[in-house]
Amino acid sequence: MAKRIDLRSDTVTKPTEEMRRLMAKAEVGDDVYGEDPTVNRLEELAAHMFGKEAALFVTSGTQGNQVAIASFAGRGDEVIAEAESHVFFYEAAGISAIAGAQTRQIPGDRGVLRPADVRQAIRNKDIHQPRTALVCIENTHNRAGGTITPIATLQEIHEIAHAAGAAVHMDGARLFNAVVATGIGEREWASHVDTVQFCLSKGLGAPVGSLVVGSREVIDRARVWRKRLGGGMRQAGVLAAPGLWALTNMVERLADDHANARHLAEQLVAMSGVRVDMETVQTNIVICDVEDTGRTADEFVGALRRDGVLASAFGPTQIRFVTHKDVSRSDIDTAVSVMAKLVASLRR
Ligand code: TLP
Repeated sequence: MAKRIDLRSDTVTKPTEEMRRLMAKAEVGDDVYGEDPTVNRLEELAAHMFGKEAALFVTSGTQGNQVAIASFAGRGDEVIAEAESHVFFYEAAGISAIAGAQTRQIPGDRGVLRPADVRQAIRNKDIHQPRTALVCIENTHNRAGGTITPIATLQEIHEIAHAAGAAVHMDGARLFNAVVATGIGEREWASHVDTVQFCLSKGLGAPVGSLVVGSREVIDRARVWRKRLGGGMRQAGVLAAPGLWALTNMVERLADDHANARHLAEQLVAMSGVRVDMETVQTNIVICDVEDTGRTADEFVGALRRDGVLASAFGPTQIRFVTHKDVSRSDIDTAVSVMAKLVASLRR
C-alpha cells in the first residue's frame, strides 16, 4: 500500500529509534512513591527549563489541563476560557465534571483573548456571582489554526487576573511551537502565568505524556488530583525517557514543520474555492474553508483519504492539516497535488 500522509494531527508522530532505545534501558522505580529516577529527572528538567519550582508528569494534555484547573478552581467557581479553547471544547466538560466549576467562554481574536474582555468578565465580589478563580490561555491555539498569544497580551492578562485574585493557567500543548516561531523562550512565557501544561506527545514526537509546571504548592495539589484521576503511574520512567530526549533534541526542528505548514497554506489558498486565513498560519496548523466549492469538509476528508491523505474535518466546511516530523516537504507536495486534483475535478 502506498504511504499514507497523515496530517490529521501532530499527535500521530511515532517515537524515533533513539527514543525506543532509551525506553528499553530507562532506569525505573515506583513513581507513586516518588521513586522513579527517570520521571524525577524529567520533572526536574521541566521545572528548571520553565523557571518554576516544580513539575508533574501526567498521562496526557487533557489530564494536565484538568489537574491544573482543579488545583485552582472548585465547586461554584468560574473559569474564564476562550470560546473555542481545548479546555472548553474538547475535554468532555472536565471543568464542570472534575473541578466542579463553570466555564465562562469569551470569543478571542483568532484565539487570542483580549485583555479588556478578560477585565470585563472578571466577577465582582457580590453574593449573586461566582468567584473568578482562573483564566485559561491556549498558546498556541488549536481551533484558531495554531495562533500565538503575543507575550505582551499574556502579560497584560496576567496582571489583570492577579489584581483580581485569579490565577492564570496556560494550555501550552504546543507551547514549543510558539517558542520556536517567536524566539521567546519557555521561561519567559511561563513567567506570565501560574501554571503551564505542555505536551511531549505532539510535535516533540514522544509517545506519551505532558508536564504541568508551577509553584511547589500548586504542583502538590495537582499531584493529588492526578492520583484521584488514576494518573499515578508506576514504572513510568519508560515513558519519561523519550520525553527527556524530546525536550532536549526535538524542539528546534519544529521550525521545519512551520515552514511546511506555510508552504501548504500558500498552495491551498491559491486553489479556487479554497480559503485560508493566512494571518492564522503562524506555526504548524493550517485550517482551510472549502465552502465555496459547494462540498462539505466530510466529503473532502473522505475523498482525500481515498488518495492516501489524512486530514480532519474541523467544522461543516473547515479542514485542518497539521504538519509534524513524520511528514516531509515532498509529502506536503503530494498532499497538495491530491487536493488540487480534487478541487479541479469539482469544477468540471
Ligand atoms: N488536541 C488534539 C485533539 O484533542 C483535538 C489534536 O489533535 O489537536 N490542548 C490542546 C491545545 C490540544 O490541541 C490538545 C490535543 C490537548 C490540549 C490535549 O492533549 P491530549 O490529546 O494529550 O489529551
